[in-house]
Amino acid sequence: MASLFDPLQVGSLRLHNRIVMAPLTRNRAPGGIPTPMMAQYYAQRANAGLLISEGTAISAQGQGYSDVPGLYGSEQLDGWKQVTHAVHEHKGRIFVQLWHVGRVSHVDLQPNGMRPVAPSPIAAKTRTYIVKNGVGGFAPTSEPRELDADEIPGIVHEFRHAARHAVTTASFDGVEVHAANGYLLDQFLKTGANQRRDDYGGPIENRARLLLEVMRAVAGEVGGGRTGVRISPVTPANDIDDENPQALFEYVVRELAPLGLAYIHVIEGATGGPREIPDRPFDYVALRTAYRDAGGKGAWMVNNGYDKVMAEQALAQGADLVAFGKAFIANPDLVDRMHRDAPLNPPDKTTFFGGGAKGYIDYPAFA
Ligand code: 8OZ
Repeated sequence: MASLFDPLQVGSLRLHNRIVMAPLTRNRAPGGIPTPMMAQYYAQRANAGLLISEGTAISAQGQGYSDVPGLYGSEQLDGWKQVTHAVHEHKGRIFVQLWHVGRVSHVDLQPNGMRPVAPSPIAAKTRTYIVKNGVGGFAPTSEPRELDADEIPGIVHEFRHAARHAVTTASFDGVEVHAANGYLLDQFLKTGANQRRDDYGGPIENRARLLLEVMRAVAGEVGGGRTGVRISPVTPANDIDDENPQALFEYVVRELAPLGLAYIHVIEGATGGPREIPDRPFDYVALRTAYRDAGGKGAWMVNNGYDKVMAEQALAQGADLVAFGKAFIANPDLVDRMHRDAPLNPPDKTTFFGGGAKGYIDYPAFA
């Protein structure tokens, strides 16, 4: 039986093990530019089979929180190059997560104080993190404006462009498209945020159109074997919901099957919270079966609240990779600790978002 510690071929890469570091927003990149401390943070965690970077804005419009990194300016790309270099020196592998937040933003974070964009002009009842005069705090997201249909090709282009520069200029091993957690692509997918009447709204085929255009563009640019996607069928994160997520996501994975993706990354349940949501049931086995039956060969990556025992069970039941979030924040040597059944450091929530070295690069390895 496969173990978490066995290597696995994933798309174009051979991973050392099946333990993945989940994408984790840490708000430590002033001006969107990755710092030397970020390079140290990721390099400390290079024991993961694959590192997925924190969400990284593909454009200034795609940015929704203070001090998250970007991938659209040359200084940002140079900053990332130092991160990937440090990870590769430690024999790690790293994908960048390509992120457009859509309506989960604030006028203070948008170019020229413009309103954030969304499929429909419906505000998300959620908050974003803004640093003003050096002080960080949460603020309600701003009322968005509806994207014009003729702006949509530009967004697809920005994903493609970011993907190209990620693997060429910044030397990432691949890219993960962020289609989860109520951000732009998830907003288009789900009825709670998408009330459009054009080709991008209404039936499932229309609501999935933007994500599929983005995936075809990105995989066409860097290769399916260097492309992954993250989805969260039922998460309530950022005030998102859909009236029939099972049909929606089975359609999505069937359409993704021919792209030869490296992986499909599925957040099960509420992101960072309960794995079961009473009023939002979902059959994840049926989802994977829909993908496999359509010929999808990518690795099946699962995430949300796993520990070692649950992760081994998931592999036994057909998952290929397991992503760990908070455990990787607090345990730079998580793979080694799991291998030895060593105790884990508890994460300090107060240092998750923003700040400096404390709670970032100072968690100790196991003695
Ligand atoms: C926590 C805080 C800010 C952003 C996500 C990118 O949920 C995020 C995020 C998480 O995917």
